Amino acid sequence: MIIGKKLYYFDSIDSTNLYARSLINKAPEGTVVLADQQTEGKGRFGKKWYSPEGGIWMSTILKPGNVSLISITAGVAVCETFHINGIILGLKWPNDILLNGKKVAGILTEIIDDTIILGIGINLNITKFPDELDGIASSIFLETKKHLDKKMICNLLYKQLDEFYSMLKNNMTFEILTKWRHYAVLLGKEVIVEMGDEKLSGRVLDINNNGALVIMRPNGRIDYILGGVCYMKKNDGRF
Ligand code: BT5
Repeated sequence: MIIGKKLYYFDSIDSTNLYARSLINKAPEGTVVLADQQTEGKGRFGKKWYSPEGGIWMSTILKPGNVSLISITAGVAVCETFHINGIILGLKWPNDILLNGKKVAGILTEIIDDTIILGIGINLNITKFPDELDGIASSIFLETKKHLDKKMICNLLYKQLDEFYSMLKNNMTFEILTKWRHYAVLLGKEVIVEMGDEKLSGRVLDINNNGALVIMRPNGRIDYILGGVCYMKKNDGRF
């Protein structure tokens, strides 16, 4: 097992992704940076990530070769970790992890040459969120009333990540995508995808081997979308 074999742990840090970046030339693949709290947690596109005590804030240094499915692989590993604990999460392409329609975890991948810094943030036992995240964010504890031990979840997550990451390295894409489909909340749904200034709508058919969202446009055309922000037009109440 390579994930978590080497671990840097902090009570508090600016961002585990930033620290992991500073290690890429000296730390072996699978090195994890873990913190109880982040003062400058990062989301995508320079957004802020609320990271108080009670959450799991971790970054892992990886060299996958094929970078395109890393976020998908990480999402599956997080879902499997909670499934083992009787909690079914949902994956919303490209990087949101939901419970009862609210975001309980997020993934941030940063590519530096042949290295990926995989950031995973999980709102495990957080009890309060700032007003601006009202209705958007929640925690595993708030949604399930289960207080799961952080160390136990971290160890399980390293194991799951290790398993699915080695599948990725061995080109077992089909197995990863099959798991992803099992947890996916957008399949068959009408969505709007924002890519910078461009917006398009359609029905989600699948994701392909590169992690692109496959959508059918209202005119019947099939499009493959590699990145963006995705909204469901209607929520069917399942997630
Ligand atoms: C993400 O960004 O979902 C990626 C989050 C990655 C966080 C991890 S923690 C360890 C590592 N170190 C870091 O510094 N980062 C990574 P994005 O899809 O851009 O979502 C950001 C948006 O989610 C914000 O604009 C808020 O609306 C919302 N948000 C902020 N904090 C949140 C939280 N704790 N839980 C749920 N939603 C949150």
